[in-house]
Amino acid sequence: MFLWGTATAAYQIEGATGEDGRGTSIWDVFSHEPGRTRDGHTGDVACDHYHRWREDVALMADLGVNAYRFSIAWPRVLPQGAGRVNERGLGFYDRLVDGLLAAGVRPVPTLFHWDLPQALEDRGGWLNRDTAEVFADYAAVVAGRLADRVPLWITLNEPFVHMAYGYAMGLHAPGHALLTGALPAAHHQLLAHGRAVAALRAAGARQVALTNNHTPVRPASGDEADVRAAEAYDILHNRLFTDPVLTGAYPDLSAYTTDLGFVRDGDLEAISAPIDALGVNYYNPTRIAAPTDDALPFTDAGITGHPTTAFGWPVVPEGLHELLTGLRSRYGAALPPILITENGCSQPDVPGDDGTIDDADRVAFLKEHIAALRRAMDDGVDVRGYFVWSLLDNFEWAEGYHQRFGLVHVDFATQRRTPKRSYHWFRDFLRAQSAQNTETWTWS
Ligand code: GBH
Repeated sequence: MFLWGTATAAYQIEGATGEDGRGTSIWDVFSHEPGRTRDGHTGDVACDHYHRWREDVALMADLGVNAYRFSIAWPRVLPQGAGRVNERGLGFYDRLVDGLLAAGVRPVPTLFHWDLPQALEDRGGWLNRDTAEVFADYAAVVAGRLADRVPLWITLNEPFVHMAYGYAMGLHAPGHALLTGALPAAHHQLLAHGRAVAALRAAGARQVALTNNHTPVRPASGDEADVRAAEAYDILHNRLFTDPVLTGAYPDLSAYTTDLGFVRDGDLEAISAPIDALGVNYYNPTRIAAPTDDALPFTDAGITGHPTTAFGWPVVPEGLHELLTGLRSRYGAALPPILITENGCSQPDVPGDDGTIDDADRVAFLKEHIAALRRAMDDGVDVRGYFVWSLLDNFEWAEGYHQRFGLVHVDFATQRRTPKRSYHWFRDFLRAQSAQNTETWTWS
């Protein structure tokens, strides 16, 4: 069976940040600092999913998805990041997992989607190697409780974006702007992934994956300087977090650093522990030109000649085909089955007749990306699932509530959920899929 799902993340939907013993996360602190998010928006309430999860599970059951990718808030389970376990936090996810299974929806939890406990940030966050070790303890606690019912685990979400936005550029929590000084936060996240794979398996986890976001990189021109810059960017965005996991070695990082002193003996063995699937989040390709200063070895030249989403991101469905076939040629037999763990777009509300939301651009976006995925599978790429980002309009990080990615509209004043036209389209699509029940779409 192919996994068809929707995806969300804890801080973006749960709200209830002060309830049932939850500890503080770096996003609580960051979003409350003046000027960090658009209009000072925070995830304090978000979609109030913590209280409304039954309604949200019912929406998924009605949609007809067979899987749901959500994330577990580390500070709900371990308020200080390590040590004391908060039973009430764990209980929330226990009930959610049971509720999903009762609705015929497979739970696919991600252990870390950027909401680090602030207590760990106070000790250096991902710049501190110890964070990798306590992540494994956290993984063991959660799996000890849920592994009997969870078919598939994801360790980290997009460690590249967490490093780049959170540690290199200061656009996301914890707000550090260290540029290449952020690299230890890459290694320690990778080490955390490797340690967690071992901990999850020891606790009886059935299948384990890592989710990276990938982007096909195109040089701005054929000039050697642009081509070289594009290679450097490809190494940072596409290879830094995938080569060590699949091949046990870092790519050539000499454009960024010559000091890999944070890598210790045995780390790469731990990081390259076999995984059952690679999670791939796809949004758009990237166009890269030669650097304009000495800070980084590239500059983002921006894609032109394509329509854009409300966020300004280019819509390039064939980029998904390029990406998937590219991963297969890069890694060959070392590439495990792929899950598209996120794909979707931001679109403003378009009022339709009688209170509906007519998000025709999102319908087209999903259709075209699923068609590109299908072509990649026809070309032999082993893909086992596809998750739409996102089930609900939610807290879009630094953009607050200004970008809407949901299949379901959320009125944040009343918390009323209204399925959009894309929800109805996806439901019809899924019904047609299950009627066909083609052999290609399998997940064993
Ligand atoms: C994901 O990150 C996150 O996992 C999720 O939490 C988030 O809500 C969702 O996507 C939507 O943002 O400047 O035009 O080249 C996505 C990471 C990084 C992908 C920025 C697009 C740049 C587009 N994104 N990237 S562009």
